[in-house]
Amino acid sequence: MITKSVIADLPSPPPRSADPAKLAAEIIERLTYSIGKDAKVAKPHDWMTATILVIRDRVIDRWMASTRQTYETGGKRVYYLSLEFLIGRLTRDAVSNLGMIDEVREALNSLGVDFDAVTALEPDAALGNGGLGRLAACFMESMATVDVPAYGYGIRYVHGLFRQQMSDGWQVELPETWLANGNAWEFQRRESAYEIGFGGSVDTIGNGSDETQRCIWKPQERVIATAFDTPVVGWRAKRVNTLRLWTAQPIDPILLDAFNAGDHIGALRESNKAEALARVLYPADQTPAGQELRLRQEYFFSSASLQDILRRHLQQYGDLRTLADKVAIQLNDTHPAVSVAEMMRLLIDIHRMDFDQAWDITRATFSYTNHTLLPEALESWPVPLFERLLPRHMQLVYAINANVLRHARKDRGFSDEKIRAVSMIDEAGDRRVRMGNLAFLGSHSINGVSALHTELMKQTVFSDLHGLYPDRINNKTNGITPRRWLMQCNRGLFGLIREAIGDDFMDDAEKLKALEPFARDAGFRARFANVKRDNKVRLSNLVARRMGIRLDPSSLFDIQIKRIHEYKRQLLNIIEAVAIYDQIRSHPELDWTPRVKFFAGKAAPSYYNAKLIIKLANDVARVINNDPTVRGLLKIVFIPNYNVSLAEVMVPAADLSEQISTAGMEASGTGNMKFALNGALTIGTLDGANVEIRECVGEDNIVIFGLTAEEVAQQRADGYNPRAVIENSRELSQALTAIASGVFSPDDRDRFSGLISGLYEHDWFMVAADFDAYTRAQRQVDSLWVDEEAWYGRTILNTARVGWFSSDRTIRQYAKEIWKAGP
Ligand code: B1N
Repeated sequence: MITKSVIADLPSPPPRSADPAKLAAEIIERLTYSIGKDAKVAKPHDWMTATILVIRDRVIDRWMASTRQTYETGGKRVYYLSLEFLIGRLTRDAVSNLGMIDEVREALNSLGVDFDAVTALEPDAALGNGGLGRLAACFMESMATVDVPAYGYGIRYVHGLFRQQMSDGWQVELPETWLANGNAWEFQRRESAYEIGFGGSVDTIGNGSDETQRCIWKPQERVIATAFDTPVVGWRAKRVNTLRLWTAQPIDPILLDAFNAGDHIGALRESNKAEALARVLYPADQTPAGQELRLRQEYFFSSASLQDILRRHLQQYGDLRTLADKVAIQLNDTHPAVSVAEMMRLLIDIHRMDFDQAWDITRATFSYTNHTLLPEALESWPVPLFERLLPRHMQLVYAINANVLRHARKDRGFSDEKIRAVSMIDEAGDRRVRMGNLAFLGSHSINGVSALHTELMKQTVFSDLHGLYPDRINNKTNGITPRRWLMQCNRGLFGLIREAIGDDFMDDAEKLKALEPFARDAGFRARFANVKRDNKVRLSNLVARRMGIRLDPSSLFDIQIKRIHEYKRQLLNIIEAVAIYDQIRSHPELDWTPRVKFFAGKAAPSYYNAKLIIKLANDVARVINNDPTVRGLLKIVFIPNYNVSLAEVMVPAADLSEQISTAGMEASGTGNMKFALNGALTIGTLDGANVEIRECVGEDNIVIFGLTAEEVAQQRADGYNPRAVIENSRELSQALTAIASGVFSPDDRDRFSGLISGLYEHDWFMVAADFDAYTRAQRQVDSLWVDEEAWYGRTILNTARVGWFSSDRTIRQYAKEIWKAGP
């Protein structure tokens, strides 16, 4: 060991240079001494790893400076707890934010290695399902950018979201193995290890009331959580924050007694059980997994994160009473909501605080973001399961609940009905712990993710809780990072904008406004159109390469990419394709707008209708793409295995962005923002953030159709009759009859009859109700497309006016209004 006095004098290494010659020399050095490969025999992956290691050194300099600065200034730390981080590739993002793209490219060039080829080898980190996980990744980048000291906490899944393969048009799920070639971006921190318990019993000490008793939980099972850290580089590398992901290890890697007795498999039982915790991401988007392993994952990462947070606070400040002044914890949906009970346990049982003080600190520290109103997505756990796995937490939930309900009844005169609504325990049917109510009651701030969603939260799921605590619900409209979603994915447009308006927008996306006058400049419009065309060629090449389908880049590229879900209404889009196909066949001589309709997205493996919709898209595509009468006028393409990297190619190539969810059901959407920023027009309903996008871009620059959220609710209440609606629309009935009768599935004529009869019988998602409005809106798009000059004027205004949807703006609002943190 070295002594303290020596440490003080230890020199820091000099910061690493960005000189291309030095970079090249270091890449060779790493190849040789870190990877142990001679450049002559190095494989592409070795080059990738060596390159990452060299870039990583530059990041580390900034990383240590950021950590040191937070310690020295005593700044408040923000902790973002999320079961999902949908990051994608890290390397280009890091190099770009370091401002070293040209230097690294040149260094690799001098070694005969292509930068784009090397970065394309990096697997996507797909530790998330969709929008919620991608939002967490954008937020991590923006927190570093706007200089908020922040940590993301999650699970280091060995297998991220499954790989989607198509087999005869059906989705097949294959395991994803992003760690197969190692991960040069992460650092294992063996010293950051915590014990996590499950099950067992609770011993009571003392004989006070429920709330004053101290208890000792004696878990029956224990595992160790250890940390892996990944640096997150902000724009211009002003700050580098940490993404800390937990992995699970057994306390005893092998049970020697069992092993020695010849039970070689049984000897590994504990080890397997522990490692199962961090094995795989649940592929459920908006459907609770409902399985014990999921609750174990939630508690595992919550407990490890809170123990780590408390340790760091105690180490620096020595007193947990100041926790809420120095720490803000954001719960990304209810998945980490058990943290509320875990914080209470740690404060009361381990750190010996009294109940009331612990409760005050807990609420002052936590805040919660709600991401969905879908009733089936609201998490709840059966009381017997919760009690068996987390007996002490169950007691604490009861104690907190008793407190809150007493207040509601005594001080606020709540009726029995309202008491039932705000309780953390759902007493109807089997008793369940409601994670939404736990998160709400344990937080001082509860936010929705778009203006409309936040209003609906107040009116629907949380109406009684909102009545009890009217100051808590607030809105933070989602955002996206303009670095990944413009500067990196659309180099052509980025360069063009820079030439036109200079660099200011690179530090403040709202400065894109300066582009507005260029919407009237014919020369600029032509150049904008050229960039769009290049991006469409790039996407067409990808489709040709991967799917063998040839596309015409001068057609209108109409794109719907997102998880496959009935409320998102890919079905509406497909039915419209069938209807227009029918019309083209009847009148091939008319002046049709050539279109390619693109789809991509994954379905939850157990979501039958979503998988059937994928099959339908592929069946319809096969028929249409092979019909010579519509050749050149309509093509349908379902690109398999949608992920962040594919989005980075598709978003810049879109002319039309499909955001057509049933109004009131998409909390925000973030794809909508990416498309608008990259100069696509939106066709969409007044749902989620579409409402605010319309306000920003102006009504003339977006195509809105369909029922409003209020009208949807009204129609449902009035007894909506889809059969009558369908029978009233010739176009719709014909399209539905074609699908239901097997025109697109000659090998199995009944394949889609159930899906279509569902529309006649209930049509919960109002596909029929919105169909005519949707086709009219599409024909409006066709007519806008004809006037090319005006079209590009509109798309330029989209790019110019959506800078507000930068996640930097969102994070500044969180920091100022919820966390009270940051500069
Ligand atoms: O969160 C996104 C929003 O932009 C989307 O509108 C919203 O649908 C999405 C359970 C979810 N809400 N809920 C989930 C994901 C996984 C899971 O296990 C629910 N995802 C959203 C960002 O705010």
